[in-house]
Amino acid sequence: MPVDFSGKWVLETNDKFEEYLKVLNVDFATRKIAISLSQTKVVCQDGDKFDFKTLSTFRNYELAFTVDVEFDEHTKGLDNRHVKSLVKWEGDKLVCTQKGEKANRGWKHWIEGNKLYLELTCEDVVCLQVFSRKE
Ligand code: VLZ
Repeated sequence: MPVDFSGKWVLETNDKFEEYLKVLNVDFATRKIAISLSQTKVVCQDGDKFDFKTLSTFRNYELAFTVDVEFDEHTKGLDNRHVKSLVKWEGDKLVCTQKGEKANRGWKHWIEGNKLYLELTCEDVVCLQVFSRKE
């Protein structure tokens, strides 16, 4: 059975999220709000087609993409940059590289047991988010 990320996932732990936002030059006040938020990921997967919605009471962020198809991403409401993004499968991990102004930028998603993991990387900072299944 291939992996299926679909579902609603709620954030449980969020290690180094503030450092990640800081390296993206997100301002102090926004960072303080952002780290206090509960985040919910709503994922719809149809084969290699994905829709990721990150929902919070402050801001939402939506990303739709197809694996192996490069696309323009505007990180609106996050650091507001434009990057060229490409998501690939590495085994059962979804691996995104975000080419742009910031070096070594990207993320990885994977599932282990009933948890969804997200590793967010920029330069030398790695944030690890762990979500548990809501529905
Ligand atoms: O996630 O790129 O799941 O795009 C934080 C929203 C969203 C809260 C972080 C407000 C999304 C923050 C990171 C205000 C500064 C991301 C991808 C993988 C989907």
